[in-house]
Amino acid sequence: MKLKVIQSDITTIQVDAIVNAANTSLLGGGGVDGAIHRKGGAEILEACRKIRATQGNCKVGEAVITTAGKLPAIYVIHTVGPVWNKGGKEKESLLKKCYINSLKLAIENNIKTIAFPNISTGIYKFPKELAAKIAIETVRNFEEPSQIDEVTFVCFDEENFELYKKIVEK
Ligand code: AR6
Repeated sequence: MKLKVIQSDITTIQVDAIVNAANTSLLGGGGVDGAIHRKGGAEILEACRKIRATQGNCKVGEAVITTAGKLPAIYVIHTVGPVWNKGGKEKESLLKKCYINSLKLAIENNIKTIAFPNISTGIYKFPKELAAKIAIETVRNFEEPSQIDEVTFVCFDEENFELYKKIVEK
């Protein structure tokens, strides 16, 4: 599995699946979630509504998959990161679950290339360096016999981009 770190807008990335940092409602919001729904069009929201109709809210750490609508990717994997609030080990393990469950869902759907945003490090205020370490370590240690060819970490802000480069190069 090849690991890549780039600085970009995830809505422009052409991979099999991009990951969305969603909320439990799956109905859209601000940040990367807002950008994905805005640019991907109504088809994504429609698919999220259908998922809600059968399984209700998406729990923190879990992931669901939809079409990517008008985006260049084929799928969007929506995962819900933890709100940092006062932090703690439980928040760390929930963030880890986001990456693991997204990768599992990717494998189930025969996805070969996947791009992650820096989940929870915006509105949900997870400390960026800790989040980057968890993201990279979790992907690197992912144990399933991997049919995934490439994982791209798409950093939006400069601070995350510098952190990811530093940690990946170590
Ligand atoms: N492409 C890639 N990364 C982006 C983009 C983009 N277009 N836009 C923002 N980021 P956030 P969270 C980065 O706040 O912290 C929503 O309202 C951003 O710089 O999008 O998990 C949801 O509905 C940051 O590093 O997600 C939830 O309610 C990272 O994406 C809540 O925000 C995550 O920031 C989720 O909060």
